Amino acid sequence: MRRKLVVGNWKMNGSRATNASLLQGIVDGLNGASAACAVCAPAPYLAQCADTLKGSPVSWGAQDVSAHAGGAYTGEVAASMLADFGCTYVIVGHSERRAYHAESSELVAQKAVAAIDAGMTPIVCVGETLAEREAGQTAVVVRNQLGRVLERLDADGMAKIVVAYEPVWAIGTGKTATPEMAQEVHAQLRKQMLEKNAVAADKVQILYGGSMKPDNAKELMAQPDIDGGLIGGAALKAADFLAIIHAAA
Ligand code: 3PY
Repeated sequence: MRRKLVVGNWKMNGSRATNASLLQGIVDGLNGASAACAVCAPAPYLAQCADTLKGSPVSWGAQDVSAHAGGAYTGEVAASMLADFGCTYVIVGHSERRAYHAESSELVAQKAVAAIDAGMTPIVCVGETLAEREAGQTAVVVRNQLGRVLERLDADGMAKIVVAYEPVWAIGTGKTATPEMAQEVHAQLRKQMLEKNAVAADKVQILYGGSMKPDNAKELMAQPDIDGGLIGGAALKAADFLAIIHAAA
């Protein structure tokens, strides 16, 4: 039985003041929720998350990581640096990074491995564009994206990832995949991992992302292969984020 996981992707939002009240609001409203939860904050605020969330059930993570171990890579943050002060999760391959920073699936795979090697959990994002869906290419696109990561991992490594299916057409648009559409892709991703190792595949949490909100979260997370959510805008309001966490039975 996989535990549900709800992760907030704050993207490039926040300030010390707004983060402080958001984090406190989340901690205060958890009330013994059964789902695990985490927030992925912009890099300058990770230390604030580490301090504020210390001793709480809320984990925290980064939104990106370098594929390199260290050295002359101006502006990059190494996995060992994140791990050094207690980071749990790292989002890799979000469609905004693939689109605006030309990140290839190969680079995403290297980043996932760097995170695992440093003892963190990569949240590997996959998803098709609207044009790819309309051309009937969803299955092949997400299979290739996940495949690049899986070919670098053995079964133990695979058990250490979280996968997030985020259809690009549902990100920041208010459009959401129906629970059936999302489940179809999640089941396919699970099957792809099963082909590698059944025991490990059964452990991997597959999150849905793309305009998950309080009013659609329950139905999405009731699907057998939807193990939680990667939440964009709704993660910026404690009440909405908490409603999603509590919807994850
Ligand atoms: C969204 O829901 O907008 C996301 O991109 C979550 O990562």
